[in-house]
Amino acid sequence: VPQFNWEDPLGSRNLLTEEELAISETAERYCQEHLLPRVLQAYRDEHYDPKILQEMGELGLLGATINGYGCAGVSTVAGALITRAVERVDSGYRSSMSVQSSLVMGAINDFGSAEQKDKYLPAMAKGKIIGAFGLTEPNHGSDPGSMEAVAREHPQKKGYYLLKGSKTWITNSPIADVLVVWAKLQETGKIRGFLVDRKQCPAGTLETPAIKNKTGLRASITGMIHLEDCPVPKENMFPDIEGLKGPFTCLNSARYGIALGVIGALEDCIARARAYALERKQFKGNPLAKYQLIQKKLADATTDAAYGTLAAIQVGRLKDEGKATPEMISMIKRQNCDRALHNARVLQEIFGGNAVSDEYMIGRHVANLYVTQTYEGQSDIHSLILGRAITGVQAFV
Ligand code: TGC
Ligand code: FAD
Repeated sequence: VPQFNWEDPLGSRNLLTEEELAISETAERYCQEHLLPRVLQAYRDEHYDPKILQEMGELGLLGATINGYGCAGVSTVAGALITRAVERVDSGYRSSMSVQSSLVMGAINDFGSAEQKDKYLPAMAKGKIIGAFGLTEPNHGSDPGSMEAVAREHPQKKGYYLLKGSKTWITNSPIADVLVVWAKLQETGKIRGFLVDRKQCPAGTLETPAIKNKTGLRASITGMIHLEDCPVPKENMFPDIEGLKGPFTCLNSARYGIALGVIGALEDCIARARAYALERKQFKGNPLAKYQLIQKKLADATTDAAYGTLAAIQVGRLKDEGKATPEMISMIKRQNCDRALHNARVLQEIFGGNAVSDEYMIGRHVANLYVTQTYEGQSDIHSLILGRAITGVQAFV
């Protein structure tokens, strides 16, 4: 007789292959044994240990969906099961990994020359080279098409561009060895992608200051990128991709990973709230779990987590078959981030005053989930992407 499992209410495990289950278990074990014990202090101190990427690299968790270059070459769903495992511990750890895997290794794999792939991908897969992805600017976040960063031909040095401009809110930038920077080519006005290799930048031409005192995502490191006529060899430009399609193609993968990733954070909130509700007694010795209002909060959150998981698996399968549209990814990114944030906030209430102590781990998820709803396209922007697809009329401008 089938038994209801509150940890997987709609039986999503049945949709996974043996290989996907094995990868998920490896990732979950690493995250619970090696990330969970350090997250509380890291979040308090706003400290990110770059060794984490090396540890993930040793387990084959970086760039896992890429074929070759020392990467595992697993399915899209398997890649997202890794993000779910990491985000069960902390969205900041998942962020750092998503940038490395989807936004930087993904960009190099999709758009890089053979030389760029050989130079960066194997070392990035091991976490020995850390990447950052610079699209957002101080004056252009939701509207990156209006970016001001510019690349012009070096007037003296043949075969070089000079990059000038600023990017902000860039995950990993202070510790990155290689930064994918999107800038407009002065001669054409078209957006191009450049691999800015820190080792190649003369002093004073590349600065990557950290943004301190964040109210969320404190276990990952975020910063700016300032380029002051930074000379970048032409062979560091992605050869063929032009326009917003470049960064957005990478974002499709990262947004997909977030859609299942945030379910990990929500599931952690559910498990912790459930355990607390069973333990904590109020009014005549009854556990909180006995009260209907508490049960409804758990039922709502568990339902959203289960629906979100199924939707993400479905879109992942379509992605591997070449049938997924960007709007499908917008739909699951928006829905899962919104529901994860809403439910985490409601579940927080179950802890009463104790929710205010970081040791109960719930406030951290709530603060982090605000960021997931904001980056990679704020939810209202995804509403407009969907609205445009539904009506044929764009409402951005
Ligand atoms: P629009 O006219 O819609 O499109 C311009 C060109 O881009 C193409 N395109 C896409 N291609 C592939 N995938 C997608 N999802 C695409 N979306 C658009 C489109 O086909 C077109 O190509 P072409 O050849 O016709 O030129 O451009 P728009 O300027 O009107 O865009 C509007 C809008 C709102 C959709 C877009 O700007 C947007 O999505 N804004 C949100 C910005 C965003 O997501 N930023 C993310 C920054 S990176 C980040 O947050 C990393 S956090 C990582 C972490 O820490 O985990
Ligand atoms: P704005 O674009 O100023 O938007 C502010 C509000 O206005 C939002 O609610 C938005 O939905 C709304 N809005 C904007 N335009 C419209 C409209 N036309 N109609 C209706 N509402 C609208 N970026 C990177 O490139 N790389 C990274 O690695 C990266 N990491 C990040 C890490 C963190 C911790 C954070 C907080 C951000 C990160 N970002 C990164 C930036 C992130 O992608 C942007 O913050 C996000 O795209 C929103 O841009 P913005 O902050 O400029 O907000």
